Amino acid sequence: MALREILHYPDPRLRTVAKPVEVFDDSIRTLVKDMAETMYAAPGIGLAATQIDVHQRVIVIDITPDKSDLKVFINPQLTDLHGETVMEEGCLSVPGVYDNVQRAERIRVQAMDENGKPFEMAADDLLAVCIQHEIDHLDGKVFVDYLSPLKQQRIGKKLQKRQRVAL
Ligand code: GNR
Ligand code: NI
Repeated sequence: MALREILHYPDPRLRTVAKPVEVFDDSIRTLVKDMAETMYAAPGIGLAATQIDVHQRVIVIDITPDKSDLKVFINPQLTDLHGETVMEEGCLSVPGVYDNVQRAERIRVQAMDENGKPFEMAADDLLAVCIQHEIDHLDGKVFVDYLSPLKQQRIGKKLQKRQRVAL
């Protein structure tokens, strides 16, 4: 297993639209293991492959405090969206920034596991928000895209400055 480096906003590679997984081989299972390890180490409750510069439609999520419920979604598709909820979101690709985002409160998602087996699941509250946040990454979107242009500009400057200082 290996930790992978997480890209930081405004890195243009975060804008890449990921391609569906077509072959479920050991390389996909290694990717899923590395993503889970990277998410737990961060620590975070979700990670999309886009964030580690792998542009395939793979997501891992674990919203439990004790790493006890890893969920893997490959080629996820939202089939039903109901209601609205506003939650304060953060992102491992936008460190130190937290802001409110409105999303669907309840969803259904169809996806495949790391062996290519299809499944469908209903989700609400934090899990529903996290799934929507991660699918956005696969489509090249980041939660700050929902904030005002002024906030986006401030966040971009703050993170660019921090990356210069970190060098
Ligand atoms: O760790 C994370 N926490 C979080 C909190 C509220 C809404 C979404 C998230 S996802 C985030 C990890 C991440 O950046 N996934 O892409
Ligand atoms: Ni994120």
